[in-house]
Amino acid sequence: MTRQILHVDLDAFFVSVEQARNPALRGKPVIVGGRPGGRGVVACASYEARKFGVHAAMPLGAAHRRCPGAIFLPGDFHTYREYSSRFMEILADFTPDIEPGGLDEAYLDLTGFEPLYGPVRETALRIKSRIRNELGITASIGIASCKIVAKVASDRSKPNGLLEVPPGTERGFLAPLSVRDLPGVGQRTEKELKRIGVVTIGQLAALPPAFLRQKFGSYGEMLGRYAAGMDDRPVQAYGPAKSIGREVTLDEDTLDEGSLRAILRRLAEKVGAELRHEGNQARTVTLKVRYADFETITRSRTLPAASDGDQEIYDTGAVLLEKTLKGRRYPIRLIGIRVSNLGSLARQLSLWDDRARRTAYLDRAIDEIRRKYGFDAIGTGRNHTRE
Ligand code: TTP
Ligand code: MG
Repeated sequence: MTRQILHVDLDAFFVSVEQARNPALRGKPVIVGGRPGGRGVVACASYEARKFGVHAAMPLGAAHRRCPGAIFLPGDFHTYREYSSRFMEILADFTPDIEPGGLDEAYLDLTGFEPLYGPVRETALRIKSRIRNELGITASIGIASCKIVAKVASDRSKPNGLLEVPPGTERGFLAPLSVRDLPGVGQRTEKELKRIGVVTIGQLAALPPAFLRQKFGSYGEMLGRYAAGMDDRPVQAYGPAKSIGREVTLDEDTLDEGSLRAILRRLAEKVGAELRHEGNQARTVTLKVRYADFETITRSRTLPAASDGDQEIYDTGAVLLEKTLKGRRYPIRLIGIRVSNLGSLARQLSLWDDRARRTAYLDRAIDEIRRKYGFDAIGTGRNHTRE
């Protein structure tokens, strides 16, 4: 049976929230991320500011040079989170089959709903107008037979768009687009594909799977299937987190143990912060490494007792990293850490050990500062990297 998948994504989310609560900001170049003199980066730019070439992740100074007339705002995550849950609640009025992909986006599976709801396109329009009426912000929606195509469709329709890709036309819809428009293809994969003359998604789809596998591993094979509009991943309704992880593709492939450890430290702190935010503890830590030739490995270790401490997560990851580096010596392009085996068991007795208690308090104090001022507001002296 052909599925009917929607991808709903709010337009310029952080900025839209600011404009919704202060209409004087509407229609203006607005940038959320901090003051232009600050060291931070753009989190979100309004479409008016994007016309000047401002985009997410650009240093604030550069954004100011491109768009000196822009209004810079520090950002208010608490409010964004609140809007995000109201957004998810609206979606939940339509189906329980919702998979959030972040604060401002989600997949919905509406297969089989037409007899009851009418044409899926009209349901999408109803979703858009409820979001506009109740939150005061616009959403873009892609409709397709699978997740990857629905997502690309919502991206292409932005802002305030609606784009339906009829069954059977997925491949033709994707073919002329740049490989960069395919989720999963980052700057570096784009470069490597370009080197072999592959610029469009159509060209990527035409490569033999065996070739993609040999060049990029199973990840490449998956990209090839996506490029052909084939994606059988189900929409996985939101449930309690089964694992929490962070990973980063490095600017340059490296074998330098010092930098890898520093990056791992930072990733471990992010994972720890999220664990504590959810009130969870983890029993298992997994390190993931992808080499420059795309071979990807994972190594896991189970902790003696469940933990939510940055230090313990990092230490475990560092041991796994050391083992990995003793194995294959080949430049690394991606590193990640994940915790699983989660449970919110009563806090462990070991907490009453003084050292453990001190670091538990320290972790929480840092979480609090970061919640108020953003993740980069405070370093621990234990890491000096940014991803
Ligand atoms: P996106 O949905 O990627 O972007 P957007 O909603 O700002 O714009 P649009 O969807 O219309 O293209 O991200 C959602 C929010 O996540 C965004 O408003 C701010 C935040 N974000 C960051 O903080 N840093 C980033 O680098 C990106 C891409 C997003
Ligand atoms: Mg968005």
